[in-house]
Amino acid sequence: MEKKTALVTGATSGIGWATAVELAHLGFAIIATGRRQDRLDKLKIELEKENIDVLTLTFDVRERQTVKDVLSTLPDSWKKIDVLVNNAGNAHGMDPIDKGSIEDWDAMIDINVKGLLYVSKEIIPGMVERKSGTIVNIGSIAGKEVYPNGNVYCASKHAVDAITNGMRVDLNPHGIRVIGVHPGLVETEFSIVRFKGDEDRSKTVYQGFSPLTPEDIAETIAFAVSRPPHVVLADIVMLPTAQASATIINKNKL
Ligand code: NDP
Ligand code: 8X3
Repeated sequence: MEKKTALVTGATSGIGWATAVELAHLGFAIIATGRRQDRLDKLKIELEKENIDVLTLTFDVRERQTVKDVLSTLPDSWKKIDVLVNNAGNAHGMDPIDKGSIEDWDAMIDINVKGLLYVSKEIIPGMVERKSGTIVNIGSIAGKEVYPNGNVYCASKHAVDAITNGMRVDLNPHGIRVIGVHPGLVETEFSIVRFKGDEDRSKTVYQGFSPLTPEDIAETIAFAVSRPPHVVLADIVMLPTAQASATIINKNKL
């Protein structure tokens, strides 16, 4: 069988890690990226126990030249990327717009938006040349609605939604599938990062209801990418049952 390769950004934790595992179980060789080399090493060891081919790449998606250097010099056997999952991203801070930190704003725009573009810029040409490929962009319910103190994070995810739709339009002549996955609350390291390491505050986000798990998202991504080539699940919003919108969450009642 011809080798199929999936590249997952932000595979060191949460949704990205679970997606790398799920796609590996579908038969994909995995290129896993992130900044934390120790986590990538752990993922590689775990998957190699199951005889899955894994290449790890350690870089910050904000570093435009590094992204270009690393992704343009992939070993020959890893050059053909069939599935790109643009997952790397986070929220940084949760403050009203008049109190937000410029460093946090820069991080969210640079990682969630520009980082996604830098990675895509290196991978899309090969897909265009081969007239095939699937791109999965991880947006958010925050890319569909704006909630109090979400301001710039919501803006970054609205940008991901627009870029996803723009990719689908522009890549349509080339037979490339573009899928937007927009989760609601998923328990990962997301809130620990958002609240700058405050684990107690982070836990309260997911208390009183059953949040989505990273595996819930990963299974959906695996389902979407494994549809027949003529099918694209273009826009997937996934919420926990207890969540009706970005702000309506049925806590402590079920
Ligand atoms: P985690 O914090 O668990 O994972 C974030 C991942 O992104 C890590 O692997 C991290 O790797 C990587 N990452 C962050 N910044 C950078 C960077 N500058 N360069 C390279 N990689 C980076 O959170 P989630 O799994 O929840 O988040 C994954 C995606 O899902 C994000 O885009 C997030 O916005 C989105 N999302 C999350 C939801 C949730 O409720 N959790 C809901 C909706 C969407 P490392 O630190 O090693 O670089
Ligand atoms: C993550 C979900 O609601 O915290 O994108 O923005 S939320």
